[in-house]
Amino acid sequence: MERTLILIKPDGVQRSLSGEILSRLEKSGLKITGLKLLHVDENLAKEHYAEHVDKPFFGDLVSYICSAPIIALALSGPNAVEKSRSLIGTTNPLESPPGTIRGDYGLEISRNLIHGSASVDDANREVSIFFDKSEIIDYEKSTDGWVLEL
Ligand code: IDP
Ligand code: MG
Repeated sequence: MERTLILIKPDGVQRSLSGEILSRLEKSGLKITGLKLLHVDENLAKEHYAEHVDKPFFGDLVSYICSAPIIALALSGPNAVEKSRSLIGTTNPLESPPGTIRGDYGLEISRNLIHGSASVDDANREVSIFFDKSEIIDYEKSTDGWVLEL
């Protein structure tokens, strides 16, 4: 089953939106297969955001993600990457439609509440940065057959 990495960023945790965000993701049918609160250090931030190292906002992005605790989530399900990106919305909350997490709760691109892996390759890389194999739990729910045509 496809897996993706979600981060509820420091602004999401500080604004007490963790439960709301988790609830939206969970209600989609995607399954929480990893979950933890952590304070990201500079090395982890730079590794996670390596693709942006040359961008002008890289320094601010690293400071932001390290500024307070985050919640890291592994979410599993068919097309987990694409589905979670559609629930999250576009990078800039101003352009993100109502009904999306960023569209409903964000105002600025540099405070957009949540990260979701952009591709399956990114997801595999990012999940392994934030989670040890032993921290990912694949399990069955009695409702699986009501979410998916098995
Ligand atoms: P994504 O999170 O929607 O995948 P990316 O382009 O991968 O967007 O950018 C990673 C993160 O960098 C964004 O979520 C946002 O926090 C930050 N970011 C992206 N573009 C800008 C910008 O132009 N100014 C400030 N921060 C930005
Ligand atoms: Mg991205």
